[in-house]
Amino acid sequence: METIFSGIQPSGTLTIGNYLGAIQQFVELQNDYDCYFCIVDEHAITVPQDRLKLRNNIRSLAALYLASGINPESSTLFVQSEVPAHTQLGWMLQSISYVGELERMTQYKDKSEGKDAVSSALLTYPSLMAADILLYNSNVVPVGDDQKQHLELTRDLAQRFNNRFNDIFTIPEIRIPKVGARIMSLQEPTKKMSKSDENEKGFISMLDEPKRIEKKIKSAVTDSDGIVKYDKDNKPGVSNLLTIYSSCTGESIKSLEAKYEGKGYGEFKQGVANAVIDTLKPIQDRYAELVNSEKLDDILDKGAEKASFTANKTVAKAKKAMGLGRVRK
Ligand code: ATP
Ligand code: LTN
Repeated sequence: METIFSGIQPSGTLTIGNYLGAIQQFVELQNDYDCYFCIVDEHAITVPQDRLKLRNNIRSLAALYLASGINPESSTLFVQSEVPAHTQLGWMLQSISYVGELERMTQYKDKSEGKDAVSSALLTYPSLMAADILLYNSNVVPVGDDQKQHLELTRDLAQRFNNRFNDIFTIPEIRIPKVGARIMSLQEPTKKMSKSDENEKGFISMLDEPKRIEKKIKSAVTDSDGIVKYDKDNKPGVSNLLTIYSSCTGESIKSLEAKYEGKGYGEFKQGVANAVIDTLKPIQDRYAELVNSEKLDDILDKGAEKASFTANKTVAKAKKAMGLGRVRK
């Protein structure tokens, strides 16, 4: 069976963008692959975090993975910092990463722009991400569109390591969903919806109450021509709502356009709100049962143990290939 790895940062409550771009495909894929799903807390600290909020977000993210349908019996769910192999291999891969290629990453450019105190970890983040993936000999990495560049770098680093030292890493493939790979902000539909956006009206959190979801969608930026039609360049707001609607219900964008032909944005937005609420409500109910349970701790303990077992074997191979440590006489 082939292996899947993917990670999400506990940098805030997940948005509908994270759900439609990432988690929804994890749930679909989990029966066909040996899956590792990670809460990448070491990635989250590349920008400043409040310690108590970070703690809560880690637990909350774990509960959301499970509430969304990740099955802990078949998939391995774990917290990155509980498996030391990630930072170990991350350091080794940093030693073969070039500053120039790291500086070219758009996520680095976006997150460092205009800031005067940028951590060095924000720059070397992709080397750690490569380690996450390569530790498990992952064949496929399902992610949203924004991670494409990081995946390409991961492939380059794996190849570079294999050529320079020993052929130990599997070169992973990227998998991006056909619809929902890039959900945009409700307030600035040319910008990616992001859980760390300062403007809360820009995103729908997976834990927002129905009333709040409705309010946010009703105040989403659209345009003035009143036609429900997908046209990303000229009608980014409406196109984004159509994408959200379609990904939540499985109904095609074409059929949604036909359904709302001759109808106003008011009715359309109500339809989008209902689709999102119907998708999130059952997840929110399961979340409430899980988030403070001992069961959640047991699942994460078991996950870290299982992940460590595989990851430690890869670290041992990588150390040997690079000449790190000793060989006993
Ligand atoms: P942050 O705002 O803290 O940078 P984020 O909301 O962009 O975080 P990540 O934790 O970086 O989320 O991403 C987790 C997964 O969700 C990744 O696979 C990413 O590609 C996907 N994802 C994030 N935002 C979106 C979006 N707006 N549309 C579709 N997929 C997304
Ligand atoms: N960089 C990703 C999160 C992430 C990830 C990974 C995704 C960290 N390690 C490994 C897939 C595989 C992000 O910011 N969305």
